[in-house]
Amino acid sequence: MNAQQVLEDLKRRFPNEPEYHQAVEEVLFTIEDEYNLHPEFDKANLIERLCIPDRVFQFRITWADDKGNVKTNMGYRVQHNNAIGPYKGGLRFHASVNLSILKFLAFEQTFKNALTTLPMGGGKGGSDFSPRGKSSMEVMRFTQAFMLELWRHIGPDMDIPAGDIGVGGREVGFMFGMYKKLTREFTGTLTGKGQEFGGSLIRPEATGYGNIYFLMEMLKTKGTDLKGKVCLVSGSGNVAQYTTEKVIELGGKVVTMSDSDGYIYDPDGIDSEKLAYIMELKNLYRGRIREYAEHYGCKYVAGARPWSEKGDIALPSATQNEIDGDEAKELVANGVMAVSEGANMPSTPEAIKVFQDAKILYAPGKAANAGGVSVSGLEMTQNSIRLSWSKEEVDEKLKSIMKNIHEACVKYGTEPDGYINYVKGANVAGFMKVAHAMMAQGVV
Ligand code: NDP
Ligand code: 2IT
Repeated sequence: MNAQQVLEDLKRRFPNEPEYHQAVEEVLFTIEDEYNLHPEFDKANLIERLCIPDRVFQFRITWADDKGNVKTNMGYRVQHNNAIGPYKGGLRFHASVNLSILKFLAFEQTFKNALTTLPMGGGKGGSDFSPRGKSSMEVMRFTQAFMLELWRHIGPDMDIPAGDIGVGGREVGFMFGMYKKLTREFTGTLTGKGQEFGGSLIRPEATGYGNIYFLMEMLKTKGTDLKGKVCLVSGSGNVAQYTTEKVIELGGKVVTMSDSDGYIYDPDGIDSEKLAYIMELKNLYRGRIREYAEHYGCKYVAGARPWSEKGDIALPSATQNEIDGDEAKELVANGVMAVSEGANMPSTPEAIKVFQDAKILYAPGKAANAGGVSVSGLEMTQNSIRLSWSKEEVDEKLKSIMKNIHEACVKYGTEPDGYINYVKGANVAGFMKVAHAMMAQGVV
């Protein structure tokens, strides 16, 4: 294959999908050499079959707000690839959601899930519904209306959704309730469920913890760890919260967190007590990060991202394209030694180039944030065998999965000068597994 040609064809066939093009471009150019060592792949046109989702469902959701106004939103499920297991991936509820974003996420998810060593294919879905400012009853009515459409496309051996931006334990609970009512079956079709009804221990923590376990493996290659390191975290949702919790536990100091309105800078560090405040503020009251600055008397910068602050490690945990080339240059100039992505595709291609040219440790989301979907996979296993594992058991498995992913990146990504190109490593390792499975299953 000629990566440039494939990309241009995809852009022509699927115009106006910039995030999808961006994710595909990165993978195509990093796997091109390896792919071309296998003429049988090209004969089977594996590359197009891997870039274009198996199918996409798109539907209108109609629901009534608290005042009785009838609202509409769009709903989607992208079933990208099920060569190594049933479609698996989260649901995102955010005003910005569109097909391009969900196609990029489903594409990334396919390779990420392959890296986890668990049998899961890739998918993603969601809606342009914004939970911001909605009452809990509105969120419930919306999620129920969403599930009235989605339920016929999913199932425990077909497609297993979970959370993502705007979808956490509350939303998964509401969706599970409606799914169960419609199917009259109690199955493990959604992951991230409450612990009383099949949810795995450590699933809420898994993405953040997993990112830090991956970071520790990277730091180990430089003979260091987190003790005394200053960390810049973006976001203040699920991933950011548990990232911060693990950094604190391992002796690092988190000085920033953010939301879509701005960021806080606390030079003393966010300790456990302050983190408990953030968790209550965000998860219970659904407040704004600005309130932290008011409460603790620290700096708040409206309308900005935290990358101009000084730190040793950056942990982007909010959303895609939240670090651009200039911000990456600023981070490097300020001495950042590692960037580990909790979010999906938070660094633009220009930012990735800056990190790699500077030869700092840089882990792409599909490797570093795979802990979330890994524990989702472990939740599926527990549901299937109708048992619940202890916190320690799940945490041990998570650690070992993150270590395995790191090893795969080193195996496929180490360059002649010894620099570990984690982007290449993750893409090639994930791709090869899916590619071999597809070849074995014929032209389907
Ligand atoms: P949450 O909804 O819990 O938190 C998202 C955070 O990011 C919030 O602080 C939110 O601010 C901020 N944010 C969202 N969109 C934007 C935006 N457009 N601009 C600026 N800030 C934004 O989501 P998660 O923590 O679950 O997800 C965060 C990232 O991690 C996403 O990229 C997701 O795909 C990825 N991820 C999540 C996994 C999971 O298990 N949940 C697993 C792997 C990756 P505000 O409150 O203002 O909206
Ligand atoms: O991006 C992701 O990996 C997730 N949002 C988690 C998906 C899952 O199925 O747990």
